[in-house]
Amino acid sequence: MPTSPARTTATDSVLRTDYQRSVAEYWNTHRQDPANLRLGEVDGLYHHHYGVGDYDPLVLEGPQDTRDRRVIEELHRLETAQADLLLDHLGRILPGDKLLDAGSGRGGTSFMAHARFGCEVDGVTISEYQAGFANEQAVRRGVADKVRFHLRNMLDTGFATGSRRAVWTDESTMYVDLSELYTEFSRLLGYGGRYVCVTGCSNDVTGMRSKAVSRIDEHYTCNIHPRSEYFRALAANNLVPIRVVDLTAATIPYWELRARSSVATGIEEAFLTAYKENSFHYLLIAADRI
Ligand code: SAH
Ligand code: GPP
Ligand code: MG
Repeated sequence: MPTSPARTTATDSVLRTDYQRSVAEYWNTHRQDPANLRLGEVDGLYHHHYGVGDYDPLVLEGPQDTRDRRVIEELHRLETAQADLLLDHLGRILPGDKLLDAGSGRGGTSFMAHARFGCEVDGVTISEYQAGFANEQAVRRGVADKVRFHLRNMLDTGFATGSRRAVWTDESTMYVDLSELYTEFSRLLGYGGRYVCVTGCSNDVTGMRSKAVSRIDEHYTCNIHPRSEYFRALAANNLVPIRVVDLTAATIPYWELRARSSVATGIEEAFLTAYKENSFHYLLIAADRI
């Protein structure tokens, strides 16, 4: 009987390790995720990150039949506010600049960046499904010539050296080795270029990873890094922090509202415990390439 040749997919050349294959599998198979789809449907910006800022307590009151919609819209508003805060830290971006969204999910932040700065944005993700979804959104929004998503590894993006005015990671660094990641970003950024990171990280001061942080890792197939690792890897790659914002207190209301919503997934208590016991923080770091 003839044996069929091993099928090589586009994904095979992007994924280097079994771990990366399992991460890609997670994002390729999470397609029916109301916590993200229902929020994205509010205005067509699909996020895979969390929110910041206080919620309006009135969304929980008022007519019962529209409560669910009010809560969804409020969660989405807080997630969009998080992306806006990240973009606020990119510095001066001109329409001729090029940006990189490293670990771009369904593309929400990339579209916001293009709308704000008018420049080209490339997003990379190791999920073929996500790249396809985000590129469809780009067509729908009429920006496919300026905002493009690629099935690529952010550790090895293939973009030209010095080609990026700014690079950001919004909740994607817990999937990679930070030394490898920042070596690549340092290559991509020109002198004076900006890197912005929003991430959850464990607290070195309270010791080894807590049970709540381990639960989050298990839930998302990720490896949350200690806070110290970020600064060590940045410094080792000529990336010098200019601003560090502890967003922990600002993200707790989002998790409290989400825990009371119809789109709670069960991971809410782990985040609330980790933040409140101080074993975990939600950080924004902005750094310059020197
Ligand atoms: N930044 C997006 C998505 C965050 S979810 C947002 O804010 O909405 C985490 C993302 O990291 C997913 O898109 C996943 O595919 C991506 N990712 C994980 N490891 C990656 C890698 N090695 N290279 C590129 N993308 C990666
Ligand atoms: C956001 O994705 C979650 C991650 C990218 C991984 C973990 C992040 C940390 C800060 C630890 P999501 O929006 O798909 O999650 P959910 O479906 O729970 O909303
Ligand atoms: Mg989400």
